[in-house]
Amino acid sequence: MSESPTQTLPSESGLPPLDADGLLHLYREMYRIRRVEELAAKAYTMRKILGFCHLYIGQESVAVGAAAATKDDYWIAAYREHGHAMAKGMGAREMMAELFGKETGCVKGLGGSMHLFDSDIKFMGGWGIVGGHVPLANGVGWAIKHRNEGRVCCVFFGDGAAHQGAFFEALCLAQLYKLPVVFICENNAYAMGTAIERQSYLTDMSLRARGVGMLREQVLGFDVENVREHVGRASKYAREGNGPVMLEIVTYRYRGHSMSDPAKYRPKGELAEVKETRDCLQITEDRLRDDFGISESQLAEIRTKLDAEAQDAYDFAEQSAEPSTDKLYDYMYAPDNTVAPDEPVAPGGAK
Ligand SMILES: Cc1ncc(C[n+]2csc(CCOP(=O)(O)OP(=O)(O)O)c2C)c(N)n1
Ligand SMILES: [Mg+2]
Repeated sequence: MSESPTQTLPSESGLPPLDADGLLHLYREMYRIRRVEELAAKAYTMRKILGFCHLYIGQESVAVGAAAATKDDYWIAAYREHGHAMAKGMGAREMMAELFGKETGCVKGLGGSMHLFDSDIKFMGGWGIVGGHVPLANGVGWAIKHRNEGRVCCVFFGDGAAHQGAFFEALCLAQLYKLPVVFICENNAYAMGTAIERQSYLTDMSLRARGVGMLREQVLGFDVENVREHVGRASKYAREGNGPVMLEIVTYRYRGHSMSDPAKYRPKGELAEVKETRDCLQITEDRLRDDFGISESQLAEIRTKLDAEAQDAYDFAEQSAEPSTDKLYDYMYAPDNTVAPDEPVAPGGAK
């Protein structure tokens, strides 16, 4: 069966147009993420953050625009997820403290950069295996459908992940069962050091969806308003019970793959050209100034406040305690609630 000609994405998201306050909010969100990550980079070089650390700088408009359309929906992301967690509502303090491995972090310092999680804000992780997390969205989608929640699950992954078997399998079943999932491929032009043209004959990864009859769209991701509108349309379609949608959102990462990558594989001038012509903060600043009359000094004041907030998160993380070693094995297994408090337990825990 091929894609039904009667099925198309809605031409409008139904979200209200953004006024000055609405756009300022999105600007603040993007700036906060960038600033917090710049401080995370500083902490990393000082060995205050250990392990892997993949920065999202340059891509902020994707998570922030998507959050503006799906604030009360579930999200799952990969390992470049600091921005997603914050856009979904995680505070800068608990995010930074987690990167520092401190007990005040969102998962008590036991996860670190790639394993941010907070079910209260419906942020279902932070996953390190490329593409491995994509099928988890089907599980969440199935639960949403079963419980009639009227929500969607957005799953974010990279262009490199769109080559993985788990990704293809997830697409097949999501479409078969008409699950309320929005698959969002953030095409940031590279998978580690391999440029998109060297990874794939197709460079629009959303075309993968056509093989299973799923609606798809390629979206430019540098303008946060554009992302909000297109994720809004896709989530409207999925939320109304029509089935999943796949979006490829074109973006660009400014930093290396991880903190240890100097990114020497980029053609000369490429990064500078993107920063100059497509920087998401700059695009939004221009619009705030030109269309809403927000002055440069108002913007500067906002940035100063957010700089202080990011520094506060850094200080908070630095001053927080390390998790106690007593807790090393906590949270590994679900508590065994079947054992009464006074019931003797045989060695090894067998009953
Ligand atoms: C199954 C698996 N293979 C390889 C890796 C090593 N690895 C980590 S990130 C990455 C590149 C993924 O690129 P992409 O999906 O485009 O995401 P981006 O890093 O650009 O956000 C690779 C190969 C891994 N973590 N898991
Ligand atoms: Mg990539």
